[in-house]
Amino acid sequence: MHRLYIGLGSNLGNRKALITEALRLVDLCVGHVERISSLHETKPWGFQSPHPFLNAAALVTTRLSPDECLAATQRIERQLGRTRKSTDGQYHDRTIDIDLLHYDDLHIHTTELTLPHPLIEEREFVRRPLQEIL
Ligand code: PH2
Ligand code: MG
Ligand code: MG
Repeated sequence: MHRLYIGLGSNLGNRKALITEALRLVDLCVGHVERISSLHETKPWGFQSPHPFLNAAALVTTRLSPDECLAATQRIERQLGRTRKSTDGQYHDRTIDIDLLHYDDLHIHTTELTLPHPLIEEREFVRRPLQEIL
């Protein structure tokens, strides 16, 4: 079993329901959701938007590889109405974002995936919920 920490964020639609539904789908498709942080209301970081975020973090035990976890969480994002990806280096409002933060003690860097997530330390909206469940 592998220990996967994920970060979740939503700033469009029914944010709380979207995060709850994302966690249900993660439990179904990725692995058992062992711990969930509280929900943190946060200001958009790195871009301008009138829509505040709800952020959370969770610990999942999984048999999937990191790449399989990424594919599964991206599928869940699409299922919950995520359309744009920030490929242009700009952030956008989103119904749901699921980021892989830590996978065991693994360090990897590919074009698709970097673990641990490279921006954890800069982002209080990731660090604070993560701290609650470490
Ligand atoms: N996600 C981003 C960019 N900015 N700001 C907040 N408050 N919460 C987020 O989840 C968030 C963000 C990129 O994924
Ligand atoms: Mg993100
Ligand atoms: Mg993301």
